[in-house]
Amino acid sequence: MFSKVLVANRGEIAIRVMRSLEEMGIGTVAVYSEPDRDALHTKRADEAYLVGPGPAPESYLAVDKILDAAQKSGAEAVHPGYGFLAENAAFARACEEAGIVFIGPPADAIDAMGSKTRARELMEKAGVPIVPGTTEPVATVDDARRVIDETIGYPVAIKAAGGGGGKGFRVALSEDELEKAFDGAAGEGEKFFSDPTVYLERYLPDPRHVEIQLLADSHGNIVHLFERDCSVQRRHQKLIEESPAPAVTPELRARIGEVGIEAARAVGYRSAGTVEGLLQDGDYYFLEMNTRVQVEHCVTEMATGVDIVREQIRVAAGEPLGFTQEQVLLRGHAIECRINAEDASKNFAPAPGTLTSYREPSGPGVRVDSGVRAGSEITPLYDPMVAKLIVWDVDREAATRRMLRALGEYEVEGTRTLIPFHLALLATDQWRNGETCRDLIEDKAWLKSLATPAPAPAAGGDEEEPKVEREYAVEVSGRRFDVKVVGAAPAGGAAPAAAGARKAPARRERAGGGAGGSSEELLSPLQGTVLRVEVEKGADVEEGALICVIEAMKMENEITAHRAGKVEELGVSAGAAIGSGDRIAVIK
Ligand code: MV4
Repeated sequence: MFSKVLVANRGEIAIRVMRSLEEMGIGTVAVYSEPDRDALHTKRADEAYLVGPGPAPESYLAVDKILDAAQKSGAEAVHPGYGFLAENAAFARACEEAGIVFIGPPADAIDAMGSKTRARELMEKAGVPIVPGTTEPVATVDDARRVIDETIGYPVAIKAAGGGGGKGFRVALSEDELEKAFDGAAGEGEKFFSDPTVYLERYLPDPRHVEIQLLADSHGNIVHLFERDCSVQRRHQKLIEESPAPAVTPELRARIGEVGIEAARAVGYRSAGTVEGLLQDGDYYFLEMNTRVQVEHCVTEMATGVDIVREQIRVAAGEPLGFTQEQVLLRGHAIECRINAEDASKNFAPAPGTLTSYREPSGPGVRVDSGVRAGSEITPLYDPMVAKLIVWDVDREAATRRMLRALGEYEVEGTRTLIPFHLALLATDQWRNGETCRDLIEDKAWLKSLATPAPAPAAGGDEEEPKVEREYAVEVSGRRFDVKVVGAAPAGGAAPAAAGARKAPARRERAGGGAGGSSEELLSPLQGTVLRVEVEKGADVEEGALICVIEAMKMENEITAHRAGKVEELGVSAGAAIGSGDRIAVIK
């Protein structure tokens, strides 16, 4: 077994991985960016190394810096978590070349599943059912039109070959929508994956998203840990996941488990992985395979009792899986709600800010995986998912009640989260009946009804007594140390950036988060680029009307009117950069 492992990630997943490492008696090494100097994952690790400034390409995605930290620390292996470098075959190969074990699948398996057309071709050959469509790229709209007329028919899904998770996914209900959908999918493929290649699938009208958790070792053993249902999504971002899936019978469960195992076997898989698929009218179709541990792995852990991350680490060290398929049992029901710093009542606008107060739920059957605490700053630089609330109980109904209880216990101040959204959604008949809730999530009036009062502004100034004991974080040659300085408080009493020991600084509330500027001003909740402006100066708008779309972190964020009125001023134009707190419009 390894004696030291570097965790090449941040936030809740970095802490989740460290928990398993600690239980296994393995030393932990963190990497962190400048804004994450005082982050929980940075402080929790035995050692921590600065890898660069905030933007991920200069820190968490910088392969050389991560490998340099691994070498400096003497870590024998790297766990990539999810996101960042987790599905980067070049990184997996670079680790190997540096003599460091990549805790994940072989680089060739990442490559095979990374190209969605290649994955479809491989799966078809292996006898795994795929959504009917092409396994070859489709070069032009004319080619697409011909293939659709001859075989697939409408409605049709057009997907980017380099895509996944819904990026570069468009639908054409009829021929007149084809060209726009084709160009949209190709354009997004180019933008996100530098690959405009697209392929076609029959569009299934109302499928469920059902995925299979897999674990494979290097001795030829592959087991599945049953399925998760992740049908509650918005813009392909999963919001709620559960296991078992409400629409899956024991017979179907056994069948799709085998499908997952066949898929993993076909690419020589090792480690934890997930086969994502669509379930429609009892038929199951392979969509793609995620070659990493997923955000929602926890629901499977709760429903089976298996520590997926521990198994991942064990098999990376060459050990065989600790159990057989027959020993994996599914018990009760687990549900996960993603706690994102987003405002569902404002079209899921990002809601960065400082957590002025924070208290997590607990009690029977409750698990919280988080990367924050009171005082943490949620920066728009990274993913808005700050925590996951997972519950277990004997069945779906009991688990739902337990989730509602736990959501009610959750205290978050200083920023908005999806807690009000989850509380409302889990109380609907649609959820109770096991529906996908697609119409609800798109229902603007319903979402707007979730609005809660503006979060209390952060406490002004530092009310604490002058400290005679101060904590500093110092970096010596890029390695982080916590230092306690005992002595007289400095004049003025304000302790310098004491790590986490201070009240959060006063912070101006921003638009999107509530108060900010005058009540007529609409301020940008985030920094990014204005993609489109949907209104003209002088226009009359309803509350909730789309004003503009801002791209940040490659995500499109719809900015909507905070009130009804006339657009008296418009401070944005397409293509322009915009800062957080900048004025978008004045609506009177
Ligand atoms: C589809 C589909 C219908 N037909 N593919 C792809 C990525 C994942 N996030 C959802 N994806 C879909 N792919 C074909 N050929 C519908 C979806 C879909 C979906 C599926 C199940 C449950 C909720 C969904 C929400 C949006 C899109």
